[in-house]
Amino acid sequence: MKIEAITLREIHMPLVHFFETSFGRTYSRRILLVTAHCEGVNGWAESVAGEGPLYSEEWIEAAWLTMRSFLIPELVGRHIAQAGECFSLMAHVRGNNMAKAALENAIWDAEAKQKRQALWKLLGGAQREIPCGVSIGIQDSIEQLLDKIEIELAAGYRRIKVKVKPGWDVTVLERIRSRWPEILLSCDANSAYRIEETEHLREFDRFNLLMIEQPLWNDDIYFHARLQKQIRTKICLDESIHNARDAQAAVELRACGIVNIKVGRVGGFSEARSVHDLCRAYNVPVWCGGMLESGVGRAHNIALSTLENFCLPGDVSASKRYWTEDIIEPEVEVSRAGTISVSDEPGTGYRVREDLIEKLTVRKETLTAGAVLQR
Ligand code: OSB
Ligand code: MG
Repeated sequence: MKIEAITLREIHMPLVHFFETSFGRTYSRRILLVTAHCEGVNGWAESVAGEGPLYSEEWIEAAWLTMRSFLIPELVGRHIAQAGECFSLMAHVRGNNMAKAALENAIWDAEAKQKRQALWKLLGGAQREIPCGVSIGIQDSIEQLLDKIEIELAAGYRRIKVKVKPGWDVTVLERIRSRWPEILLSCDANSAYRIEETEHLREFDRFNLLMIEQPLWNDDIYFHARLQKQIRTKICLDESIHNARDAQAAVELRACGIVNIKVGRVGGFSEARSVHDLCRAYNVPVWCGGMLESGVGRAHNIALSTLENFCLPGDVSASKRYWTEDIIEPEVEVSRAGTISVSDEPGTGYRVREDLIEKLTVRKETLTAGAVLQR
């Protein structure tokens, strides 16, 4: 398959409701979409780099420039047998996993379409129904949060995750648990605490949480291992895991008992699969994280979630929780049982609405084999 050209584009999409984490509040997304043009088929993917370098060092402007100056020139004009080859073609560039992932994943999508095969099958998926959870941001009041949880539980979601930070944690969890003693509940701190706060974090143990996600520094594994020895609640790592080697270090050090896999954070489907396989070998459950994706990225998260060891509900939820109108058709829907059924159609099973995307586009650039490589 020849990679003839790659198009980058930025679209703007306002969120239905703001999303607040310990690092800030997002009202509207700037989304970077990638199209890989390969011999008559177009593969699509989304870079999950955020509006600013807050969740990680990566952000949309940097991802765009890294792609156009260093990554795309390695890909365009090449003939490849499998999308997975992109990983090694881009490996000399350090980090920038969200930029790499968008490129590799667009080519996976193209390969699936060219082979007229479902992407999830091409990835080696085994589950036809994936269990879904929701991630609920910090609200203006606890009452608002409780209302939101009630709505999501009524919709059928199987796990509620709430964002926490100092000042929005124990009291919030207390109120949730007194109203719903039995639900599958977890929390995500996005690195808001320090090891000196171990005593405080130990208070979370009484809420019978499925996990506490990324309590400490975004780049840490060692202190999470120290913390895990001091608390009963299982730690789940998100920000700290960039590849299978990180996952192995974390698991062997017992820094976590669960791993969140985000395909963007680990640099694409190839490495996401490696992290998945590593965790399965160590009997560590994984689940698929979310980054407020449009339908394009969401469809890829669904495909990834079909792999065997994705055994906990992911942050993969319905389009309508985020967007008044999504850029795929059909939109992602979640059943009353809290699951998404996976389609057998070629590619993701969701059609990309290019007409709508065109209207949302604020900039666009196509790079072909003539693209100049910067050194
Ligand atoms: O830590 O999982 C996270 C959103 C943006 C950045 C980081 C995170 C999140 C979420 C949202 O929790 C998950 C979703 O897409 O619903
Ligand atoms: Mg997280």
